[in-house]
Amino acid sequence: MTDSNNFPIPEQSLDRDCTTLSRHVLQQLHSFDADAQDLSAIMNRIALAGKLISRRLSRAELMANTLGFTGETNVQGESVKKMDIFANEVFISVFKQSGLVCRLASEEMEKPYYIPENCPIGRYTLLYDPIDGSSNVDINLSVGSIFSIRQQSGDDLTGEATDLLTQNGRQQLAAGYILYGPSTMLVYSLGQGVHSFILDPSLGEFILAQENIQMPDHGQIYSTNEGNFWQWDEAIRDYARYVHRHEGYTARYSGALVGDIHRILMQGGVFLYPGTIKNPEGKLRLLYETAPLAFLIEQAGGRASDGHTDILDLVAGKLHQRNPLIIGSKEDVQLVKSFIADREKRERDGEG
Ligand code: AHM
Ligand code: MG
Repeated sequence: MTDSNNFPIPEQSLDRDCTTLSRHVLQQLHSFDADAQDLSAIMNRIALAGKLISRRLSRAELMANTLGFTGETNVQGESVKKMDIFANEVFISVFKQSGLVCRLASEEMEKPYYIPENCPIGRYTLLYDPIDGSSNVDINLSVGSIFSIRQQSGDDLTGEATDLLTQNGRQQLAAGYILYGPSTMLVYSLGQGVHSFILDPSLGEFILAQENIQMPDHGQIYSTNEGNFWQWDEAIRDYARYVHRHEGYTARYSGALVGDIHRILMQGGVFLYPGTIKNPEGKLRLLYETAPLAFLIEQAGGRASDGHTDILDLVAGKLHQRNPLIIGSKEDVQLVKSFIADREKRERDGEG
């Protein structure tokens, strides 16, 4: 077969090898207008950050000053690792002088980082967790980066980023993660399905692996830190007891959200990080962890809830807002929610 120029049309395998991330983004947007070009360029920069972080991680144990703690504590009160700082700065540096993003907000920075030279034209905000699951870094296990792109509304003259505190997660323009595993994988959505790409190191390109990923309505896996069992509400303990006593469930938990969510996206099941006695809002943060992942999982046919409200309907009260997370296959999320509703009913009825 030939095309209109009488050129042979490439075999499908070659075409598949050629679907790069930037081409895919433009195809998804069905447009070459300025907004589409901007989003495509932002995705390309995120991909570049992913390549730089991936390269560093793959050689980390061979390089001096790459692993271990910095000795500092971040705004969340957590000890900071050298890779956290490196990855945070990689995202900043790839967006400098891009004209694309005026503001970046991340887990590692108390306040948003402004790139003043971009602000007159950059109409977007990038929210990200540069290295999620960083306890895995020093032992060569999978970690990830999570990202979300939002439209910036107003000029943010006060620097308080108050517009981020009025939007819910449905207003994300794009969201995704990069998983640094045996291969480096980028999974993203522009609100039209979920698509995965594998980094081909020989080309230095993310190449399409799977389009329009749909997750099963139910899966066997439950993924949670059961070390917190006695810190949980009785309703979550009821759920844990249920899966212990019924056949057909199996536990998987890596300590790194991106890997655990990726497994659930591909195979179904549920991931839980509920509130605890010490931290009733849980550990994970809305703007750059739970909302972007909820955006992806809903696009793949799953659900994400804090136990009562869909994660995508939550509005952050502050930049580093945390929320409980129950995310995964719709039937499994519903099962967890049914234990919460049941306990609440019994408490209302005075049954304790
Ligand atoms: P981090 O962003 O500081 O690495 O924290 C988030 C991580 C998630 O990747 C993971 O699901 C969770 O913390 C694990 O926490 P825990 O050790 O309490 O189970
Ligand atoms: Mg994190």
